[in-house]
Amino acid sequence: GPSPRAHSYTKYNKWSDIQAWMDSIAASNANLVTKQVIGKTYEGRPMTVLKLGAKGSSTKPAIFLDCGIHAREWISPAFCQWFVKEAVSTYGSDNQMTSLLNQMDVFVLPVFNIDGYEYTHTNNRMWRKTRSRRSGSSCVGADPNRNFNAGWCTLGASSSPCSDTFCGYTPESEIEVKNVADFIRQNKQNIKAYLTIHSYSQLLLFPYSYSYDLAADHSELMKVAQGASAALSSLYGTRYTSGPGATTIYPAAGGSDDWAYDLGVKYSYTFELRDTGRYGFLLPESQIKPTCEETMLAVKYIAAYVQKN
Ligand code: ING
Ligand code: ZN
Repeated sequence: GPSPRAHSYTKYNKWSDIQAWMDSIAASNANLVTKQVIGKTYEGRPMTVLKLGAKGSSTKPAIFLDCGIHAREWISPAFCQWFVKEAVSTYGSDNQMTSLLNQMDVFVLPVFNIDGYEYTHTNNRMWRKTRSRRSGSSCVGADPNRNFNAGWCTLGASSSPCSDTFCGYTPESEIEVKNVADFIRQNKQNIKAYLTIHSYSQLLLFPYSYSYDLAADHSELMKVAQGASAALSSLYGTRYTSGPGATTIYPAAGGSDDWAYDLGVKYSYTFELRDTGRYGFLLPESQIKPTCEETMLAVKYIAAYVQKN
């Protein structure tokens, strides 16, 4: 077969390279990384979660981190890959990472919407949705971040199958959404935080997006978001705004963070990474490294907070 090539963390990798990388990083870090397939996509690709954490006897509290809900937001899967690399390369030397992975597990889903992500590499760079089809409509896909069962399709979502924010035919109609929701439901006793990575706009959002009501934990969620944003900004001065989705970006029902929060996962956050619109979804590869480095500080801030609470 082909000779092994080093994985690049500073390029936008295709799905086949990400898949090969997951096999390889799990195999070479067996003490820390376990691969688990949580289901298949509409087109049959395996949705693979990497469980990061020191192996012990008892089940540990956990954080769930997903990337690539939207196909064209390429910086997002790049961040999940970066996070896994940092976890395995700094475990044992970085005090915070060591303590985190000793006490907690982090479930990382590097690409949520794999079919859409592949489509952005082969056909249409600006594709956002899944790639599911239904007889009776020539339009393809639904917006996975409108398809969760949280105020489903009531606000900031479309019931038109051709829309980029189509909420789907029913909640969890998209198999990728159902697979993730099932996994989180099965592990909800352990999952203390839900983090989902999007781009762009430089925002740190928390519930609610489906309603203008403030979350019961609004003050604490805001305090943690502001701490995380300050940590992020400390590296390169990148400015982030924190707040509830509905008033900070726009009202939108059916999002994953609102759904996880209402299920009982208190620390539920949506990141909108760089930039603020100059390049938008087409963020140059030269910005992968600084974006991931600064975002690590925010994610580690939230993780440390969750760990001690
Ligand atoms: N933004 C998100 C979107 O799905 C969002 C904003 C966050 C909506 C949380 C609902 C809940 O539209 C991007 N860039 O995808
Ligand atoms: Zn998005």
